Amino acid sequence: MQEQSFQPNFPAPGQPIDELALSEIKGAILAKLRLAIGKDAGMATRHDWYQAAALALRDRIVHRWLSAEKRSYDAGRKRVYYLSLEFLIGRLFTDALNNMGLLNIFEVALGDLGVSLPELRKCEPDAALGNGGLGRLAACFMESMATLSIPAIGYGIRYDYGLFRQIINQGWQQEYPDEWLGFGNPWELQRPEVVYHVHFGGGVEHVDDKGRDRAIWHPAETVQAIAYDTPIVGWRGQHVNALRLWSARSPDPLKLDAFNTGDYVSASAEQARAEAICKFLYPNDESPAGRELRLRQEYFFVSASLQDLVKRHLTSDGQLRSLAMKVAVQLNDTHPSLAVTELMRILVDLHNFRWDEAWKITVATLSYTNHTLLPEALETWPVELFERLLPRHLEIIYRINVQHLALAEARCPGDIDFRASVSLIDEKSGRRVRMGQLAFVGSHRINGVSAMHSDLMRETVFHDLNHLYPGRITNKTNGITFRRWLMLANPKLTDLLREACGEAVLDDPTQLSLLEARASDVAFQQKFRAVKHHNKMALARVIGERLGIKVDPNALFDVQIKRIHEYKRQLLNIIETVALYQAIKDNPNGNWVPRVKIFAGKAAASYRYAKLIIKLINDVAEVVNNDPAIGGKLKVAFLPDYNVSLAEVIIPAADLSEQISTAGMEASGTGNMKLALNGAITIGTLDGANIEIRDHVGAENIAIFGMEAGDVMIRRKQGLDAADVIRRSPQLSRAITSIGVGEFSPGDPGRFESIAHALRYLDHYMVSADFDSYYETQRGIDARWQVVPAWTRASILNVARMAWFSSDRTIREYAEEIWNVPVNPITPSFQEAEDQ
Ligand code: NBG
Repeated sequence: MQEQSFQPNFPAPGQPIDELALSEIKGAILAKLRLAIGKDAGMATRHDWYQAAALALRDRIVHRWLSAEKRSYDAGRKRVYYLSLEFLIGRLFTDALNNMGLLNIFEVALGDLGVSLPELRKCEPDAALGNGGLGRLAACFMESMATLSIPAIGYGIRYDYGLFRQIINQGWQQEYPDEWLGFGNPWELQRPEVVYHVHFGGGVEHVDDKGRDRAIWHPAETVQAIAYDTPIVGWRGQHVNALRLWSARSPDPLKLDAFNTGDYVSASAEQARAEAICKFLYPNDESPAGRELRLRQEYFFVSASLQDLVKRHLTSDGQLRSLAMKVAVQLNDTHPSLAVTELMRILVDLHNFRWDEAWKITVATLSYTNHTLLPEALETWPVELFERLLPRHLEIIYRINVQHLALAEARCPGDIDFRASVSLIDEKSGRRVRMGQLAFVGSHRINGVSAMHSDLMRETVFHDLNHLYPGRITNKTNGITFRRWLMLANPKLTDLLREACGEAVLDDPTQLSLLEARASDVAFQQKFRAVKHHNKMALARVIGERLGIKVDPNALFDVQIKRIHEYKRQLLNIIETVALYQAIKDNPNGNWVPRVKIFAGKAAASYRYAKLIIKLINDVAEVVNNDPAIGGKLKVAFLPDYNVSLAEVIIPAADLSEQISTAGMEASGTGNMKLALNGAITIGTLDGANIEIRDHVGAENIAIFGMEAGDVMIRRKQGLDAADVIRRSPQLSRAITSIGVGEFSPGDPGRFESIAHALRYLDHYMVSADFDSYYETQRGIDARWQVVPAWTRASILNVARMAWFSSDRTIREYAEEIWNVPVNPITPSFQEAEDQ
């Protein structure tokens, strides 16, 4: 893959390299190579050099980490614990170098040693411990918490295998294991001494203790959780936090009796059962066995994390009464909801608290972020499974529910429907525990991730709970870390911004507004376009290398990169592609804007329809890319194995950002922010954070189309047959017909019949209903693209006005309004002294 060359982001340009520091770093790298890797420079592979450089860097980070820890501890500062089953980190090497201010000096040092930093960078596998937006948000938040000097720990699972590797074979997605730990991981520090026992199953004994609700759990099974810490360094290296990931093992790893009789399989059966917990990032929960494993994962990481934080709190405070004053626990989605019951169990069963006091502490300590309104993503678990795996937790849930339903009864006397709707137990579809309700009831704040999403939470899924606990729901619009998504991904643009807005822009993104004055400046526009062109050349090379498709960097790069899902409507995009292709074919000499439609994203392994959409994109690509009749005016490229590193190449090269979800269905989006920050114009619906992006960049600098969330609800109620809209739209009708009869799949003409059928008769996601509006808006984009200064101006204004979408802003809001922890400003005066 073509990588950008790395330039110093600081110190300021032109500043000479400190020779002493340079030789120290060279020495450190060589020492690691010999002593930690056990190789001479002559024998070392590129990967050895990467490991050595990473370890030399890690040493420098660890010094800061230890002093940051000591400072927070001595000051008795409140800590944030971010519980998330997903952290989609990507690569750490250049991220950490950049934040430590060492990018330039390491590049020179490595160069002197005969190795290239951009080459070494490619040796690092992506840490893909997440599926998509939710996991990447957690990674951006970790970086921003460190940047803002908030003492924090991210807790999650150290999966042996991350998100699957996607291979496209004959147009179809295939999944392969992601062996990200195959060559070791230089960032993590194993903590063999940090081990907790996590229990499952068994029975509960009730203790008569004068109404304290205490019980003793006699579990049937025990698993050990071992900590691995990865330091996360903030911007300018002022603060370092840990990402603590748990690995599972059996306390009894090998049954010697069985082993000695030659029964090797049962000798390590317990170990295999324990290790299954951290084997891999959860795919889809379809089989019952898979479901049980998922619940085990959830409890495993919640229990280990809470034991760890309680222990830390007891060490510094000596008692748990003050927990909420010193600890804020953020639940990232419903996956860690068991924290509500586990904290209650720790307080009541293990530390003898009265129920009511324990409940106050729990609610004051916890808060919960909701990331989706899709009903299938709001977890529920069969009561029977809970009873078998977590009998004491089920009792606690029942006990919480009694109190909670009494409150509901007091609020709406006699209203059975209201009680059924807020209950922690769903009685309708076989008795099930509702994790969203549990997290809501056990948290003092519940937040959505964009203004619209938070409003819809109040109006829909949590309508009744909001009535019962008014004021708990709050909004925290997502953000992205500019260090990774601007400075590292787009060094050329960063340099231009430093030139135009001053060095302060690196610390304070609001300085980006200084670009406004330059938006129409001809010379500046030229420089700005040169940067985009450079990035497009790099992407064009990647497309050529990986797909063998030749694309023209002067064409409009139209980008849709995200998980493949019906509500995200890649289908709308590819049908528009088909319609455009047909229009070009009808009139090959028309004034067409050359376009490259770029797609990337993974479909869940069991999501057959989404996988069929991938196949359709690739089948359309095959026909369009090889049709000489359209003279190369349109190209389609599906880049396989989308991950953070690929995003870092695509985003800086995008001209047009596709954010076209069915209105009301995308909670926020964060890719939309990354693309706009890098100067892409958004074509999008009024959904999620698109609305706030429009409010910031200005309605004239974004292309909004389609139905609004309210229209969607009304149309769904009216019935979904799309025959009427298709009849009125000859282009849509023709595109659907050609897909349905197999024009793009001549070898298997019936392949896409189901898609054509769904578009005609179901259209749950309003693809047909929104088509005309989308098509017209795309032609408006064509017209705007041809007026180069106006397009460039809009693109510059997007960059200038995106500062608010920094995850530093988001984290500051969480800190002030949910966690109640102080935030330190970012100060460019950066102390090296602590390294000593
Ligand atoms: C996703 C939403 C996105 C949102 C991210 C981060 C899940 C369950 N939800 O719209 O779909 O940007 O969360 O909040 O991954």
